[in-house]
Amino acid sequence: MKNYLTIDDLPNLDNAVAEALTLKKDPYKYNNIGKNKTLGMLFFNPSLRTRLSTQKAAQQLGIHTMIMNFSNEAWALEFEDGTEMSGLRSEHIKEAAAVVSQYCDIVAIRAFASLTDKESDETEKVMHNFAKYASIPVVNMESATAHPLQALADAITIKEHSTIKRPKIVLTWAPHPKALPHAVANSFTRMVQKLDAEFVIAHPDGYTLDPKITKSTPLYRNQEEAFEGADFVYAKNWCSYTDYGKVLRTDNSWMLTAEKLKNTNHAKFMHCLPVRRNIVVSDDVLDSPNSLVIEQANNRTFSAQVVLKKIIENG
Ligand code: AN0
Ligand code: CP
Repeated sequence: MKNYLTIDDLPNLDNAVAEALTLKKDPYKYNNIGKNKTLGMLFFNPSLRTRLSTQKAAQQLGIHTMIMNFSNEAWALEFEDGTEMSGLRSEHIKEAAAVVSQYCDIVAIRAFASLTDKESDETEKVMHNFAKYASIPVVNMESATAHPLQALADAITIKEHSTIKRPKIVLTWAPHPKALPHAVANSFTRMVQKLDAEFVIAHPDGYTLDPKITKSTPLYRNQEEAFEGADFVYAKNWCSYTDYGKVLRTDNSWMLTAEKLKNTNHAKFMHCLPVRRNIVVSDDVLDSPNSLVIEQANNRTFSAQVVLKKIIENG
């Protein structure tokens, strides 16, 4: 594996999950594999889990890390080709990516969707231009349309907590006051589609995800109907895809509560975090023993560790 830009870059999801679970039992087993290698981590947006878990994963493989908040510490980047750079942008991606490649052996990047320009977001301008102009492998730490390190951590968590061979997994939209990206929902959907699972998505009118992602996955407008017999309920807000970047409703009728989970198969609750309590999900769900959110966060380390290990092994 050269780059890890989407969950589809993994040669085999089941094998990656199995390898992550092996690493989890003995995290320092390969602590020499990254000797004298450097991972550059560039953040255009905030992070708690991604930053610390990826850095921890690197440490456990013996990789050095260099971390930079690109949004306020680096020169503003120009991405247009052939432009006369007379405006606010001081440095072209061509030089920036090539320069980072001089100091690092792998570069990981977080660059969220603008949520103002759908076409531009879908070109994955930042991630794809780094991949184009860097001479080193690129890892996606959440781009405009994908969050594959989260999806792999979620696959690991589902594997650990599945009590039946073919669990029912529900991805449900939940309310949020601000417009949030589609990246987490997209990558979770692409990941679960690869599992041996019954998978459905529930969301209100106006919140259908990109049909190129959902494909033939059943879409429910009735949340409680979707929840019937569920083994895992994954809550996430996303803004409207069709009315791009808009928040169409802020009422709490889609908030996840313990009451709504009554007709599930004692469903485990999942969320990528950060989560707004009693907006997205009620305290009684988040604080219940069925909540896997902290375990998901823990598994971010082993998700990143598998990805970095595979990239290093690729040479
Ligand atoms: C981001 C999102 O929804 O994509 C990051 C989640 C990992 N969430 C927020 O901005 C609150
Ligand atoms: N889940 C996740 O990616 O969290 P951070 O935004 O804190 O990195």
